[in-house]
Parts: sequence; structure tokens; C-alpha cells
Amino acid sequence: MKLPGSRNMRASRFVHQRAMIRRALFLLLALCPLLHAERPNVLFIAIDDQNDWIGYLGTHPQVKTPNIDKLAARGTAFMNAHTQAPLCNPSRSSLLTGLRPGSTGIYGLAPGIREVEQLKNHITLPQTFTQAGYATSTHGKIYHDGSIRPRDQKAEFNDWGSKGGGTKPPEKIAKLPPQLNHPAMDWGIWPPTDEETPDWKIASSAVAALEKAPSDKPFFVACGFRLPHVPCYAPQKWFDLYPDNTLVMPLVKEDDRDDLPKFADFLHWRLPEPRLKTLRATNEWRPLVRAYLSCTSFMDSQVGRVLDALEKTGRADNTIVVLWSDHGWHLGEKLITGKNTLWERSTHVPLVFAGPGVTKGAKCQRTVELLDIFPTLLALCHMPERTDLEGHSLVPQLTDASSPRPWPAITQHNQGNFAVRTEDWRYIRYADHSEELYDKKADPNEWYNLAKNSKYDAKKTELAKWIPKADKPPVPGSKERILTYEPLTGEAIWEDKVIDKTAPLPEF
Ligand SMILES: [Ca+2]
Ligand SMILES: [Ca+2]
Repeated sequence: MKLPGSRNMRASRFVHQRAMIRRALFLLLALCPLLHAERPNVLFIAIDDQNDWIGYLGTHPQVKTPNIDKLAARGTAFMNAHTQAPLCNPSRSSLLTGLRPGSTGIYGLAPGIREVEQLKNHITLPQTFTQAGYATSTHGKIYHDGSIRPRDQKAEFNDWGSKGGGTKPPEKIAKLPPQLNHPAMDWGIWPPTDEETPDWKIASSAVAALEKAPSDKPFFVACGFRLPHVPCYAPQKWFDLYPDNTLVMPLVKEDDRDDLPKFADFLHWRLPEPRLKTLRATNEWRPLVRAYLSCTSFMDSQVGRVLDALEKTGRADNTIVVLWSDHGWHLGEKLITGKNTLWERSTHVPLVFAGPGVTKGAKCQRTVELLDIFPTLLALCHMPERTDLEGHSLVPQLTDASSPRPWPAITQHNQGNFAVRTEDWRYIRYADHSEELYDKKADPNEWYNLAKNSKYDAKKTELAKWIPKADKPPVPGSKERILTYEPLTGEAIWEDKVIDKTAPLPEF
């Protein structure tokens, strides 16, 4: 006999079971992001001081980078990517925090991010992956050397691999004047074998991490190469790729600096990097260009070793590879060498993405920023979006390289000095409000500063609107390559010394 209400009881049990199932499904879905197998791996490759002399960019007719070009062919290569800061520590601090230099207040070689009060607890790019349960490791130079104290290291990456120690030749190879006695200012054939170089050791460390990466969770392997940062040393066979009598030298306009505002000098007022005049006087210009190209090719070969190791793991199809350089380097253009400028050779860098979700063999002409790497990786790896990051996901361009992107690329060097790069223009405004403007289509070498021509006033106003509001003074502890400007007195101060504005750009 059926009791009255038993149907109701069954119905209620059924409803209850359904609710349980629904709750379990909901819980499973909620946990899905934590199911590591769902997420792709990341191989994060950084290059130090690598300008745009990379095969796929077509900017130097001679440079040989077959491995980076191969990566570009199996992914989307950015033709117009720019750094946020033309110096290691501020560039890397920006990329890894996802914040512009004007927001971090980091402009010099110190301090590191964790010594800055407002950034102490900021979740960085590597930390995001570490906290999401990835097996994370760093090899070589990802953060600027020494910028993360040992006690803070584990919060960034689970494992810290080889930094890539190297050796010095018995004596300096480059014949520079005694005033240029900085240990890094050297270039030439050294050491005898590839295996003795720092970048070989860094690649080996990253290869080992790929080989032993646990199979039950995704990995994030960061591999930061040191070349072609000075000293530009590579073994003989890499120099053999560029015989001296075949070298294609950078184009230089001898009076190129005559139309620059004086403030342009102050950004690189006194540096260990030699000026072109010194290189010519010592017959070191060609050797430096040759060494830089050779080091780029050697570094490329080590990128190849790491990419080959990734293939061998069998996990390449589920690995996002991103390759970038922290900023460029002049080799005579604008009569200088080194970084610390707001011009193309300092700001334009290689940037390549490859892997799941990335169009193969595409070249994107949009101006993009290194700042975009962080939000792009979050999107590609199905991580929650962050509203505090200042870059923009490149997923639209990785899906279709011709997707529009409304933002220009902004580079900042010290407080108040900005470059705004669109596909057609470069506009520079210095802290004293002096300006430069280049028509990139008509003048790719940035030889003709149009800023004083009133015909371009509207263009300058349009571009200046992109200059970020956040423009912090250098944070406490800032040092090395710090330039400040006092608007009330008009004084420019380089590394704590007032600049004599009537003096020419120092030669050494
Ligand atoms: Ca660098
Ligand atoms: Ca000029």
C-alpha cells in the first residue's frame, strides 16, 4: 500500500539528488582551472640587449638567426614590438609586474621590485604561474641580476637554475682608451668552445628542467640568455659567419644629432658604452658590429637547443613559447652605442609567440608592447584576467595578425621622458617638454626631426595624448643611470650630478 506523500518523498529525494549532482558538477567546474592538465605549459625565453637585428625582422641583411626564424614560422611574429624601458632592470620590472615604468617608479639598475613599498606584495608574472600550481623554474637572466633577494626567490619561481657563469680572456680583446675600463666593455673571440660560455650553461639548465618537468602538472620554464649583452664574446666559428670584409655596417648620418633637443643627450649623459667617435678612433667599430652579430647567432643556436629539447619532451604541442628581448642596442646609429635612448634601435625588439591558440606563420605589423606579454599569457593559459595590469592581451593578433589594436607602444626612460610609437610615427617628449617627431614611413632611420615644423603641431598633440598620466619620480633606492629634472630651476641631474648644459655630450 502506498502511503500518501510517498510520491512527494520520492520527488523530494529526486530533487535533493539532482541538487547534489548539480552542486558536485558546479564544484568540479569551479575546480577546473586547478586541474593542471587543462592548462598549456609555457616556455619563456628572454634575450638581453638584443636589438632588432633578427632574421625574421629583416632589419639587418646579414644576421643569421635560423632558430628564432623557425620559431617565428611556427607562430606569430611581431614586427613592431617595443620595450617599455631601454634598460635591463626597468624593462624587466615592467614586463614581470605588468606595470609601466611610470607606475613602478623603477628607472635605474636598482632597486628590485620587492624593495619598493608599493610593489612588495604585487603578484608578478612568474608568481602567478607558481601560485597556480605550475612547476616553475628560471635559468639565466629573467629578473635583473641581484634584483630579487635570496629570501624572496622561492615566491617567484620554485627552482632557480644556472645563472651561467663565464670566464674572461687573459686580457681584454678590444683596444679601447683607458677611460673606458669598464669590465663589460669588451668583444671578440672567446672562449675556445661553445660549452664554456654562459649561454650554453643557461640553455643546458633549461634543457634539464624541460627533461625532468613533472608530467602531472604544467611547467613554466623561463630561460634568459645573456648575449648579445656586452662583453660580446663568442667562439671562433660564430665570428666565421661574418667575415670582416663582408660586414654590412649600420647607416649613420654624420650630422644626425644636430636637430635633436639638448635634453636627448642627457638620457645617456655618461655611460660605459663608447661613442661612435671613440670606436672609429680606435678602429673598434667594425669589430664591435661583427662581435654583436656573432653573439646574436650564437645566442640563437642556444635558443635552438632549448626548442629542440622541448620537441623531445613530446609536449611542444601543448606549450606556449614566447621569446622577447628586454630592449635594443645602438651600434653607431645617432653616433652612439648602447641603450638609454628613446629611438628605434633602443626600443624595437623581437617578440614571437608560438603554440596552442597561436596562428602559424603570421607576421603582425601592429605596434605592441612587452607589457602585453603578461595579460596574453594569462589569456592563453586560461587564467583569470587581471584588471591592474597595464598591457593588453595580444590574443586578437595571435588569432588574426591583422586585427586592429588601438594603442601605440610607449617607451619611458626616467621620469618625464616618453616615446610614443604608432605604425607610422615616433613622437618623443622629454621632461623639459622638448620634442622629436619622425615620420616612420618616409624616414625609417629617424634622421629628420620634424617636431619644430608647425605643419605637424596637430600630429604632435594627437600623439602626446597617449603619454601615460602615471609618471612617478624614481623610487627610494634608485641608482645607476638615473636622470632627474627640476622644472623650477631647469636643472637636469645625472646620477646625482648637475649636468652642465653648455657642455657637449661627453665622449666617454
Ligand atoms: Ca638588457
Ligand atoms: Ca637628425
